[in-house]
Amino acid sequence: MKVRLEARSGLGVIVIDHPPVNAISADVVAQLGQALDAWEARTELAALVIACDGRTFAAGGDIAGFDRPDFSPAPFNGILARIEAQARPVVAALHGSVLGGGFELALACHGRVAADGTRFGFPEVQLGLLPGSLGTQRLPRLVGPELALDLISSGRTLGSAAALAAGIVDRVVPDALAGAIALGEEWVRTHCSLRRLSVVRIAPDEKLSRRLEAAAAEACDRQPSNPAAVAIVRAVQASLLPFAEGEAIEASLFEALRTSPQSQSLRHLFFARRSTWKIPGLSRDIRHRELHSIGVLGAGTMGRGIAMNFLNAGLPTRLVDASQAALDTAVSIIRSLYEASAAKGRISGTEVAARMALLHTDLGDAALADCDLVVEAVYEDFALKQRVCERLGALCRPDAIIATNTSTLDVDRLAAATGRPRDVVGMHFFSPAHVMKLLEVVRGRETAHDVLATVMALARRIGKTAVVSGVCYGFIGNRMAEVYMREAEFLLMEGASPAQVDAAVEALGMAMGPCRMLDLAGVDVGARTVIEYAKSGGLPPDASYRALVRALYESGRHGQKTGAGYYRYEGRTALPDPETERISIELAARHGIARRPAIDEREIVERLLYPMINEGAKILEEGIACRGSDIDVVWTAGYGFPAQRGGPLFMADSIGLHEVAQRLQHYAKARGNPHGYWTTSPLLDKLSVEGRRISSCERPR
Ligand code: 3H9
Repeated sequence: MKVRLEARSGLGVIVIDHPPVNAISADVVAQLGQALDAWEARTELAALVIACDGRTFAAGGDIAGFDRPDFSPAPFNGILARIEAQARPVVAALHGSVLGGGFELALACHGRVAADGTRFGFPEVQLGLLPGSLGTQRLPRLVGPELALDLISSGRTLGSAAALAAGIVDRVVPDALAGAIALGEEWVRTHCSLRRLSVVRIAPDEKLSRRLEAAAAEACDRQPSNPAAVAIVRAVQASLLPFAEGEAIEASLFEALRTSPQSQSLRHLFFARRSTWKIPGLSRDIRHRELHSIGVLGAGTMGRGIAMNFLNAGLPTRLVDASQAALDTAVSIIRSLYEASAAKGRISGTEVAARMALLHTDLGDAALADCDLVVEAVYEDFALKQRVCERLGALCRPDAIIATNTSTLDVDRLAAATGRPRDVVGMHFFSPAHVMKLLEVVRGRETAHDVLATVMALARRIGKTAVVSGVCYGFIGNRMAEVYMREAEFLLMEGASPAQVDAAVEALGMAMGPCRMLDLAGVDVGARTVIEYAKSGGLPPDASYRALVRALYESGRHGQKTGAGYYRYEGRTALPDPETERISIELAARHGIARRPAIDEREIVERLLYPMINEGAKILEEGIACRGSDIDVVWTAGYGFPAQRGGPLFMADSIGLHEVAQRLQHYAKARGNPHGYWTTSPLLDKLSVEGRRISSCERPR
């Protein structure tokens, strides 16, 4: 049973018990109906309390249930109407996270009592939805349309004290259930008149109407690709109408959003982000290694960004470098970043001091011998990293973990260099490492289970979105980025301009096209990675391969930092540069690439994205990623892929795998198929023939 009715001191208590978060599923709704039937028959019970077992009150509707074609909020809305219409007092006893449908359940009650520390909110907007069980109608009637609009549009949460001040709850107490029972008893004793939000009328107010209309216009302007933004304003506007009319408007807006591609994508990512922590073959009960102090070797941009993650999480951190000047610069930059955060009110001055007190610097690496985990963050050069790993293997305590921060190099070979590969893992941070959410945790062939589990727990502690990857060139993200960049460069050599290539994918919602992205990250960084890859024998033996990035690098065009790369720069503004075109023409002539007068947007999008999807399929097939959705998390969290498209593999499913495979075959014919660039992966073919989805595909075991 997920819902039960209990009798306590002459009152009824309906308890929802649906772990882990008491999500309101179809079963819960049906059983709430049965519990209400039972309560209505028990006329001797003077009042009703609605509470939840476990760590939280209902944290929302069951998100997985929204995918059912026949989903409708109507049954739950009917339950809410029945609760509100009760003649005897109904009080919600709230704790934990009162979110979405859980908040709507609380609003249908006549009174609300919250435990200290309870949080309230409508996070539906993050799922591309609006509250679909009358939250857009009851909350404005309780706190006014403007605060309601702010809360629903932003998805932000309020703590219990703020909820009390806003009139959302009647009381905040240490024990919500006891407090709700006490309030129910009091209302029975005093024959208190019961407040039913659906009958409240919001007084007509012209100024308010104008402000709401302006909010709708702003939502259209600012978030054109997010239909939830404007729908939320429309629904809140409808709260000024009689309740039944508002209810109908909310229902139709909710249904349109629920079935929208944006919401389906965001719901996919909701579960995808939570799946990355589940690692096949790794027991949940595995004992973690203890981490009390962290070492970071290398005080450059990556090293100091990485160190900040640990300082932010309260972990004592030793930053080690062979150069005193590098250490001094790192400390001063870290301090100024914290002070800037304090100036913006994000952290307190005390917090700045506390974090800086955790930071220790050392010139010699001997200081790393005491650390529980050491991240090497030296320059991305295999020979150098190999030497560093050898040294760390000898230096670090036998139970210490050695992590290598590499974006492309062979973690297995680096692990072998330590002489203790079981203790080694890759931690691929993204730059700037203290800002970017994504962390690829690279599991070597011999990485011990407890090492992987400990590093994943550390990733959670430092607030990262962590995804486990196997060992291959570039891991999940950069391996896919490689084919994306390959096609971007071929398109430029064939006659497209950087602006045209960037605009085509930016129109899909990519934060930045490939040319602007590489200009920002550094053409030199990109080119050196390609050169390093060539040295390892990994590159196709084809001089035209990524010829442009190498040529730009050789001509000193290193991107934004040198004022020119694919574009030329005035400040941060990217402007077309005839020099890039000249280099592209010259390379095309040298490598026998035919220039074309016009390349259309469809071709640009398909040539950039479809090889990437195909590479994703290969990554999955080879067991580099545990599941398709992990790949979507990597690209949305680390590469600016638009969340409202769910990631490259979810997008492939939306397009249809058959269509993707056919277009890859088309380009194989149209462009020739050197080095199997366009050969479809067997997994993509198989899923396409079987009509299955790749974004929900698990790694074949
Ligand atoms: C809604 O309510 C629409 C209504 O207006 C209309 C209704 C008709 N559904 O995050 P965690 C699972 S929209 C299904 O790791 P935490 C989650 O997948 C909803 N499952 O824990 C995970 O499963 P697993 C509005 C859910 O302690 C497990 O619970 N509400 C739901 O870090 C633990 O989750 C929201 O958007 C759900 N609603 O954080 C709230 N919620 O263990 C979404 C969680 O198998 N939830 N799960 O991986 C949250 O923000 C966090 O889960 C919460 C706890 C803060 C509650």
